[in-house]
Amino acid sequence: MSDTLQQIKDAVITRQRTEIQGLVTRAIEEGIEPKSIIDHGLIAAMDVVGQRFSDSEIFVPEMLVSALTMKLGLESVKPLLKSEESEPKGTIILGTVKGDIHDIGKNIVKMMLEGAGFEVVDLGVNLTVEKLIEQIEAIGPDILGLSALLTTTMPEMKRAIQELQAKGLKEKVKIMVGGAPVSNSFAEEIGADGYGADAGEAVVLARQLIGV
Ligand code: B12
Repeated sequence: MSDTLQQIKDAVITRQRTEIQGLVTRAIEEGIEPKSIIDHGLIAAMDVVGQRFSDSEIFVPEMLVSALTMKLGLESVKPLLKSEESEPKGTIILGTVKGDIHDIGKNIVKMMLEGAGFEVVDLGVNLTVEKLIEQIEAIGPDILGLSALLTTTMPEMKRAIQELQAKGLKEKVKIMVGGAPVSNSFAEEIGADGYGADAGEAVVLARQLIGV
């Protein structure tokens, strides 16, 4: 791994909020691909942070500052991911399910989908099924993308799909799910149309689901 990527990873792990954007800019100037900065620098750091949290080496406040550092880093990569296309490929509603406030992964998925030419409506975190249904009825998206990072909030995905079914909306929108604890088999079990393990897969899946 390049020195700069390693420094980006270390900066997120050690919560260097004032350093991160300079490091990301340097990586860009060195010609490192944005996807590599995200995957091997920023995301790789969060895996270490999660492990340290599991091992009780750090606690929620530290995890939060690492998350803020990561978000600052993402802001610096974002302009490079913008799509040149003028006609959107389709509309996607994205949100993190009720009870869950993790949004870093969802935000990366959003950036990559926008970069691939989709119009994305981000409904944020802690998304209730009621608000979701209201927005699906109002916007009529091609795809709904749901994110969950907690094993305790994954059942909210199932609940959302059941409610969409009950309201007759399930056949009108393709549903994709993701987030660290989510799997292909879980997606199948709850009746989602697809699962993406990362933001790259989210883009491939979105294209497949609506055939663009
Ligand atoms: C940062 C973080 C936080 C931050 C979140 C800040 C934020 N704004 O997001 C804060 C400090 C707030 C936090 C809080 C908590 N957290 Co936390 N957190 C994490 C941590 C370290 C990183 C998550 C992350 O951002 N990963 C990086 C992103 C890029 O990865 P990702 O989210 O998986 O997303 C990728 C893919 O999954 C996929 N994807 C994601 N969404 C979607 C959606 C679609 C449609 C598709 C196709 C793909 C897709 O693409 C993304 C990009 O490649 C994880 C550990 C880990 N390694 O996951 C713990 C972790 C998720 N947290 C955990 C816990 C326990 C908590 C708390 C309960 C702690 C507490 N006691 O309060 C609270 C819960 C708060 C709540 N109600 O939601 C546990 C969950 C355990 C479990 N079994 O459920 C973890 C696993 C830590 C651990 N090892 O124990 N957390």
